[in-house]
Amino acid sequence: MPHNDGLGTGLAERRVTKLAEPDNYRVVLLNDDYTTKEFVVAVLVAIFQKGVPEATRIMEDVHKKGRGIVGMYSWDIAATKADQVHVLARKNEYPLRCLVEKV
Ligand code: TYC
Repeated sequence: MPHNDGLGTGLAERRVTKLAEPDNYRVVLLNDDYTTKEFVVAVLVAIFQKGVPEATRIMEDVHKKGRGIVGMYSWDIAATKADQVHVLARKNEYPLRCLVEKV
């Protein structure tokens, strides 16, 4: 944002510090019949920095209800994490999927 401190040159100064993006996208994990529970928990720990107890709770909830919210992030972080889930799942030959939804 241009800023003039009234002291000097009158030249505009540009603020380069970027404001934090709001966490307005949710990453939703989907159930399927083939991905193992152990793999889902490992994904939640590795990609979403969940502890094992919380990862297990989220996994069991998705297993029962069909889908569940893993977390809220800015667009860039949400999209990157969803992509990482798909890359890791395909590498291990699981059909695990997640979605990114705008809040
Ligand atoms: N339904 C899977 C099973 O019974 C486990 C599972 C849980 C898969 C959550 C995906 O997002 C998921 N092995």
